[in-house]
Amino acid sequence: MFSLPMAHPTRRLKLLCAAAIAVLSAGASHAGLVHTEAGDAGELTGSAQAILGNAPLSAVRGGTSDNDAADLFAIRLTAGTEFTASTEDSSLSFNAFDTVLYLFDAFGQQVAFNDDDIGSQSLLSFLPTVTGVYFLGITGASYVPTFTGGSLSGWSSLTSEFGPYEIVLTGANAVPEPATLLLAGLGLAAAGAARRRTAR
Ligand SMILES: [Ca+2]
Ligand SMILES: [Ca+2]
Repeated sequence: MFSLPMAHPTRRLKLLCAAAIAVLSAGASHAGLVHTEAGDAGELTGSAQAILGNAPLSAVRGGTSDNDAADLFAIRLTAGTEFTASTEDSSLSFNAFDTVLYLFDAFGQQVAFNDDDIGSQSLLSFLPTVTGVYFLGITGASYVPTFTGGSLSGWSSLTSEFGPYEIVLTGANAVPEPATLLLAGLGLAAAGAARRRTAR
């Protein structure tokens, strides 16, 4: 192994990259993130609200209304880690309506659904076999998804069930931000370049 003096610019770059990666890794171990709907999450995968970050998710809070009857959020699930979403564990200030939960995969195909688990409240569980982006949906009873070619393409019917909601989550993560991925990628690339230079 070659060793370089501390003042060498390549060494400094490696240290900076290692520090950046350490900070990013530390972020991943934080306690669960509670995401609050920003503006209005859309009803389709193309207009879903992506929950960005580098942390496990513990809950999503938001609201539906008569002209905003479903909300979709992009989250990240991990193969082999069971995912659950529940409207059952919240205080009386949330979920005072007949909730329905949906889970769609990255292609908009429905992979899980639950309407009434306890009373009118919902508990959805799913064991992913593929790691990646999924879409968590919440709506009121009677507002049902429609599909084109197996993928979510709209919602039909009407519902009089809506209001503030809180969905308690386990086994879910925020979607890594592009900037975070870029920084981590640059760090790894720089570290690799430094190794190649050192090996000469
Ligand atoms: Ca909404
Ligand atoms: Ca229900």
